[in-house]
Amino acid sequence: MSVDFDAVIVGAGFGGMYMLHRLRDKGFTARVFEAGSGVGGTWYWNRYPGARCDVESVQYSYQFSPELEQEWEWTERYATQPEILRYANHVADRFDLRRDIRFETRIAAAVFDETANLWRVETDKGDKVAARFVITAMGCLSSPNTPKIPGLADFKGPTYHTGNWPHKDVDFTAKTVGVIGTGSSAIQSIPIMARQAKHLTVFQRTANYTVPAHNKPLDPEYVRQVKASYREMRQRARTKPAGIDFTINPASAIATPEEERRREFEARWTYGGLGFMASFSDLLLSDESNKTAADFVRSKIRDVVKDPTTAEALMPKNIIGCKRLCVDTGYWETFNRPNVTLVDISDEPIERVTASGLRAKGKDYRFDCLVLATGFDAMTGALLKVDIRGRGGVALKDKWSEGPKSYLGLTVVGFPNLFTITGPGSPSVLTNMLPSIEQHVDFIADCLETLRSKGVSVIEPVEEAQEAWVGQVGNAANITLRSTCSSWYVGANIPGKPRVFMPYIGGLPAYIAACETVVNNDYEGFALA
Ligand code: N01
Repeated sequence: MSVDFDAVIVGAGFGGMYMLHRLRDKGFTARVFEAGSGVGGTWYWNRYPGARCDVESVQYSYQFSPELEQEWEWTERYATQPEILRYANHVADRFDLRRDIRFETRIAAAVFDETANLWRVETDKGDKVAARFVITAMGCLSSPNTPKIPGLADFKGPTYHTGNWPHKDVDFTAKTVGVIGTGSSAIQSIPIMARQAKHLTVFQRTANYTVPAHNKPLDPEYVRQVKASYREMRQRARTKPAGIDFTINPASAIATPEEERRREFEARWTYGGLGFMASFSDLLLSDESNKTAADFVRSKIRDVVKDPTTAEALMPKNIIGCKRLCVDTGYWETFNRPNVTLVDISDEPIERVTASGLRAKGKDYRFDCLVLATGFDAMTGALLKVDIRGRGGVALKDKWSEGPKSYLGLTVVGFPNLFTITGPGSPSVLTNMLPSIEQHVDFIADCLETLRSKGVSVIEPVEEAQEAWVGQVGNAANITLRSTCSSWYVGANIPGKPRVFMPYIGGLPAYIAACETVVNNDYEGFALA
């Protein structure tokens, strides 16, 4: 069988689009397969009310093209999902990407043929293609988690999942609505749904921390300044652990006098956004320091929420920043509305969904519509839905049965010529995804170019290098409080999923340095054949 493409790319979100562009630039042939009918990945699927990015728009954007940076106009501090989707479509048109993307087509299987050194890829539409490389760009939060609550299929009204929202406006006016979940998606959508609905009932299993976004229209003068100094801002961002240009206060929270500490928290709170966790450098390293930040947020909830029982139930008990911090607009205030009820289900799971609502803690709740804001099978979910088989026909699913193991979060022993953009073992979800995606794409494109120039047809990590990297990922995780709670970072939200802290938490600069060392040492840790 002949080779159809140098590379098959799975997914046309920000990763897949830029990968296609870079490969084309270098003279490689590539075909992207995308399940949706358009580009945008996460921003194509997550259309729930209030969806927006919690990284500021001028930073959550591509940096590979200075022309693109200059011509695109972000309108708000935090871009809405529709605006980000328009941006993705603009990129697809500007770089003429669509002609190499096959939409509404899922990859069903990818099997490595050891005799021909080719990947044989099959789609759900019956396509069969052969490619030298397979590059997954499927996103880290793209496999929606529908919990196995008994009776879910019995519900007579419409059920919506925030991660797979309909492509038409869903209007909750005059409707009663039940929402399960209080993660980022819920925290963004609840205030908006509450303004429409006749009544909204929120079922909360774990109270969550959120900080105000203080979103606003972008001041044209600020945009002008950003555009005049984009390179410097991007460079500064590369030196920050999360790849986001905000200032980290080097002081320890617990070692800072109380009044000064409160001033710092207050200033960050007033500014808004994820930079709150950079108020002090040890918030995720010391329980005592963490508690100061957690207490500060709890005091804010107490100030805002009028009903003391509801306020108490909304106060998170765990470590702040352990689960992903949320960023909101008017979340706590929403619980002062007469048409919103909070049901604390932390001590007893939902009994069952019924035809007209659900039953929890011995009580029946009735509503017209059900919203599942129940998150994703993160980081490995989408990858493992595809039947990926490497050497000896071994399935990735089996290889990762005790948790994902990779070299640099990009490659896997036994799976030659397979690259996983923002895969488990890379910083990905702990960073601004756009620069992390670009760094991975550049690594892969440069690697393929090097292989071509050396006449090498197969690249694969060696076991010792992978084990050493897995060790580094684990050691980094053990230092922080982030690995200590039941979050999707450790797979705790999916029953039966191995408990492994999946992303690399050593920070983007350390990660980039590790990748550069590998390249500078002639792809150290890889076998080239
Ligand atoms: O999902 P989540 P998400 N019964 O997993 C609850 C990114 N994101 O879609 O905490 C009852 O955080 C679950 O409860 P618990 C961001 O990285 C970014 O909100 O497991 N409840 C939890 O409350 C984020 O972290 C943006 O006890 C059940 C909720 O459902 C990630 O995506 C916006 C349950 C799920 O919360 C995921 O966020 C949105 C059950 N059986 C998302 N099963 C921005 O950029 C689950 N839950 C702003």
